[in-house]
Amino acid sequence: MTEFNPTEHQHVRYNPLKDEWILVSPHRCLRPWSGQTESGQEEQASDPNNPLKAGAVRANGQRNPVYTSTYVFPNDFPALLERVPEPPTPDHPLFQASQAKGTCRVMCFHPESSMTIPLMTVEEILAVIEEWVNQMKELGRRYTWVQIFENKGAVMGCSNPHPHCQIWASSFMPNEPRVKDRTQKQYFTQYGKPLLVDYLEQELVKKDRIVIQNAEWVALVPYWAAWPYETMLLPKNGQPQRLTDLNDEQKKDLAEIIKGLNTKYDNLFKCSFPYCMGWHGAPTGPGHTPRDSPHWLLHGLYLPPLLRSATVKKFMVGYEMLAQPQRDLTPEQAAHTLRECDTVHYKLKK
Ligand code: H2U
Repeated sequence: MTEFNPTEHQHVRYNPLKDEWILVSPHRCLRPWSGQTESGQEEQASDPNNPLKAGAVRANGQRNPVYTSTYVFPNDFPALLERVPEPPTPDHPLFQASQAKGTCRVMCFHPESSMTIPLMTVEEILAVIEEWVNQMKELGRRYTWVQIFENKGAVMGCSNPHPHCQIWASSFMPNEPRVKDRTQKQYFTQYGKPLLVDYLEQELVKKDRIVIQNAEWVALVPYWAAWPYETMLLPKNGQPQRLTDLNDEQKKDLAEIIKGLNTKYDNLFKCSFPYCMGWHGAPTGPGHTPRDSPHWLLHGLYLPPLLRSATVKKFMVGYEMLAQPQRDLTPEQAAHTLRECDTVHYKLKK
């Protein structure tokens, strides 16, 4: 029997945050593709009537102010409302329902619809981070979970090319953070250190999954990444549990690393790289106080669907929907490819 080679031999890897396994099948990278391809992402960005643009009229008839930096407004089509009647007490354990209250907001990153994060200045990205912190501070007083997320690109279901993210705040813990809260708590109880602090320590020594780093942050492809070019943003110092724990230095370096990582992403396939990104930190709400969740480490996640080119995406379908996530190229190969990508955006090259 030949010796195990992770870039050649299939294996499963454990994701300790989600308590699930993923199948890595690197020998499958050579598979030919004659399935669906996605069309380019950038055509509709110049719509002068885009409802998210500064000064534009939104679907509900309200006009946005002529904002010059970030702008937050209540989502005109919210999935969560603040006032809702309580469902009846369940009459059987198999039919459980409980109250779900919340609020949804849209946050524009920039007044121009054609702008994207990697082309924004570090100062402009810093303004986005400051607004994320403000939103977390305000909504976190009332809500158990505040999910900041960005769907970028039509392929990710983004309905509008204007640079923006969404903020959904809820009275309940959604599934993903609920599992992460449990797994991090268990790890902390067992080992006396936060799971992600231990993980980052290992990654800084091993180095083969790191894409880019600065004094305060690391962007790496997690050992257990499911999406081909998935990355995680991890803070190096001070163990911040929530976005509201970040100091000025951490915010400034975060703006820099977000710009750097997104530049590499765009350069990878020479396109405005689609993804779903978002933040996970300690739960919030009235029962919580700053620094009360030592098992948590704040982290950002980028979950991009593209696999081979600007037009060929990874589908999470058959085996993934019925068994468990599967990937072809290894996380180390993905990190290596991203590391090699230029740090100057392809659109800014002479
Ligand atoms: P997505 O592109 O991620 O779908 O986000 C756009 C959000 O903007 C979407 O949730 C909201 C949609 O409900 N929106 C408004 O609130 N008002 C509008 O006039 C257009 C879109």
